[in-house]
Amino acid sequence: MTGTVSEALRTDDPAEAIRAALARRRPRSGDRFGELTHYAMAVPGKLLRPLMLVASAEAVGGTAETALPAAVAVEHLHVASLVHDDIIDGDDLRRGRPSVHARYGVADAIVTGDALLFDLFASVAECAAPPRVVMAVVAEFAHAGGDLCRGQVLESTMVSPGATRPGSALEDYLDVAAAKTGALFRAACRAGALLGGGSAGQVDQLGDYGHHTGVAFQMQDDLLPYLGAGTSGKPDASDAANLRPTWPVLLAHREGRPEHRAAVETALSGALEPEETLELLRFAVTDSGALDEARRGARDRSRLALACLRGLPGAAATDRLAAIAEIAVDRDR
Ligand code: GRG
Repeated sequence: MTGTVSEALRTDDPAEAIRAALARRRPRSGDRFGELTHYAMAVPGKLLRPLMLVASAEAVGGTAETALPAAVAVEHLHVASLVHDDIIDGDDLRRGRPSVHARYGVADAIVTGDALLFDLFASVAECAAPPRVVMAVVAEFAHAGGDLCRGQVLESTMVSPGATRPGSALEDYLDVAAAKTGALFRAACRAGALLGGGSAGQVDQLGDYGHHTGVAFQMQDDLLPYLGAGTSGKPDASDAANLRPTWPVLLAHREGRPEHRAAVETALSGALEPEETLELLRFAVTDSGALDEARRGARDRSRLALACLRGLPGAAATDRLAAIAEIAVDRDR
C-alpha cells in the first residue's frame, strides 16, 4: 500500500484513500491502451459507490483497509458502465470533459469499458479476506453487472423509436432505476458489509439501504436537466435526445393537464431536435407541478434508505451512510 493510501486511512479520509488507491491501480503508461484506461479513470467522480462500500464495512464493525480493494473494484465497474452508456446514448461529455468515445472513437471506448471490467476482478482478488467472503463479493458484483445490463435493455424497450410510451407505468420506471442504478449501490453496500464481517441480516439491511439510495439517486439524476444548474458534467439534453421517459416526465404526463400530456407526447415522439425536446419537456415538468412532486418522491425514497440504517454498531460510518442518502436527493451534480 502506498504512503498516501495508508496516511489517508489513518486520517480517516476515506475519499482520499479511495482516490489514492484508484491512482495507484492506474499509473499512466506509454502505450495507447494505457492512455485509454488512464483517461477513463483520470477524473474521479463523486465516488459514492466506493464510499458506501467502505462505510458499510465500518458500519458493521470492519475496517476500511480490508474493504478498499473492493471499493476500487466497484468504481471500475461503475466507470465501465459509464463508458458504454455514453456510447449508447451518444453523449460526448462526461465528468466535464470529452467522453472516452468522443476522444478516442467508439471501438477503443468499447474495449476500454471491457478492460475496466477485468480490473474489477483483479481488484477484488486483492481483498485480504477469507476466500469464501471474496467469492461472495465477486458474486455480488457479477449479479449487479447483470442487473445493469438488464436495466439498460429494459430502458431501451421503453424508448425504442416509434414505441415511446409516455404513459408507461411508473412501475416500469422503478424497475429500470432499480436495475440500472440501484443494483450497483446495493452491491457496493452488501460487498462492504460482507468484507466487514457483518451478519446475514446486516448484509441484507445495508443492501436494502443501498437499493433505496440508488433509486432515490436516479430520481434526482432525472431532475438535474430541469434545475438549470448545468453542473452535472454531462449534456443536459441527453435524456431528452434519447426520448427517455424519466421520473419527472412520467409524473407530468400522469398528473398534468391535457396540454402537459400533449407536450410530453410531442416531445417524446422523436420529431423535434434535442434542445426543442428538452424545452417542451421543461414546460410540461415545471408548469404541471411535476418537478415538485418528483422531488418529494425522491426524498421519500431517501427516507426509506435512512430507515434501513437502524441498529448498526459503527456509529460514525452509519452517519456517513445517512449523509450519502441525504446528498443523493439534495444535489445539483
Ligand atoms: C458495462 C457493466 C456494464 C454495463 C453495460 C451501459 C449499461 C450496460 C448500463 C448503464 C448503467 C448506468 C450508466 C446507469 C446510470 C447510473 C448513474 C445515475 C450514473 C451517474 O453516476 P454518478 O453521478 O457519476 O455517481 P460520477 O461521475 O459522480 O461517478
